[in-house]
Amino acid sequence: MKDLVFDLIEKEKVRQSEGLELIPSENYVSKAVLEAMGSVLTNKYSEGYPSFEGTTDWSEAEIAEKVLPNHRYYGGQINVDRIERLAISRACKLFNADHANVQPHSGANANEAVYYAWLEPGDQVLAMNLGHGGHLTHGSPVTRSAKIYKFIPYGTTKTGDIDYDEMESLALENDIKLILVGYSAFPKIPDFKRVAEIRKKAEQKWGHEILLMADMAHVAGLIAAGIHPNPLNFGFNVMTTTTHKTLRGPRGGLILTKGKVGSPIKKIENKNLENIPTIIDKAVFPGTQGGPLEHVIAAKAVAFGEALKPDFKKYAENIVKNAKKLAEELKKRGFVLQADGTENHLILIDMMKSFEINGKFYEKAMDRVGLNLNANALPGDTGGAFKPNGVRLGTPAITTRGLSEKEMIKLAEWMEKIAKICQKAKEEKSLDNYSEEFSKIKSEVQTLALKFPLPN
Ligand code: DSN
Repeated sequence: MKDLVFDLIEKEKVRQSEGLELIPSENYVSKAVLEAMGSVLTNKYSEGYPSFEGTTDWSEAEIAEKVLPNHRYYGGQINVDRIERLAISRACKLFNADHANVQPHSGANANEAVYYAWLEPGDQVLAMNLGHGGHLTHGSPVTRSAKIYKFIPYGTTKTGDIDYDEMESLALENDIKLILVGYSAFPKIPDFKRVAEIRKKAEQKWGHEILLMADMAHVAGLIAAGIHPNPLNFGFNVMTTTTHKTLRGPRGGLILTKGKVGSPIKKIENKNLENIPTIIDKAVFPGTQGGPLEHVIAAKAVAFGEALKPDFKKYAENIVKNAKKLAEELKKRGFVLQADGTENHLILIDMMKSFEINGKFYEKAMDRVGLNLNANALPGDTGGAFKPNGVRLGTPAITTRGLSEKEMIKLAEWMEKIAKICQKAKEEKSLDNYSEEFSKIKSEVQTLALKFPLPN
């Protein structure tokens, strides 16, 4: 008998096909990415690294053929070495990096490895406040790293931009070792140049090097496509990202670095910013991870290859075009947006200010019609993490399916109707009496969704 798991996978396929994914951190991968991920590479152990010789200079044909030494702890590495080198080489090209570590299992692991590489216990880090759009791994007290290092949060201004003045004051008041620019709920483009200037002033004040790190998990695909500034071009030493959001690869992490690439098995003489690529390699393995997931690394390589093709640029442009159109249509219908709109793929709505309902209630109502987004706290949110006033949505996944500006109008109309149902249902604290209205919208959503099949 077929395992029940496959039955549930089939059901998930139907759910994904018949609904529209608006969670800004999700996407639909290509068949090729899926195939690489579900391959025999999952059978292989390959702790360690391939040698990095030639990874950024040779053609792909050369990389795929050359037999090179490696720094692995298992035999049988001939193919995985070449695949991992291809992934590294493609990642470096996409992001103008000197080196890439493609082994982190997730964005959280990537961030942990960077902290472990550069910081000593008790060192201080400037990072964005979680409540203002930062990420859990940027110093939330519930994380392991927050128990080891001291995170000092900076916030956003009333107009929704990063408060660079606050960042500068904090950098000059506290002897920090790392400045982190990164977020999972921020609809604007950071001023990387300003942050690099702040780093310089802080280095002069404290008399030591300060690592500039960007966690670009949300916008990595936009950076790869060249339609969003790349922090590595502004003096940042490290950029971490997940590979599954706008970058449209498998679920996983990636660390890109600027600096000198050395051997991951030799002792590092100087712990300085120049050597950060190798310090980080050691921090990923053996510092914080064991065996790499070579099937996922292969899928990352395939996704990076797709992102290097010219049509990926068009895709990224369309993500932003759709997000801007959707934001505009929502505003017309009374939705109050954080930062009054978006400059990237992501939209944050204050549902309390817009319709006097909380974000969780709205998320549940949207779920009923097959439109998935997530409740998300906004700066100064009084609802807390479980019942915040905000919601977060975005356009990477629906743009992959081919939806365009025309469909953004339809989407905004549905979202307004659902918000109005929630307003009526609020007193009852239940959506159950509105099943008929939901099922009408659900069937419209389904009809549209099925016109835009999943790519995989
Ligand atoms: N959980 C991711 C997101 O949804 O943005 C961040 O790690």
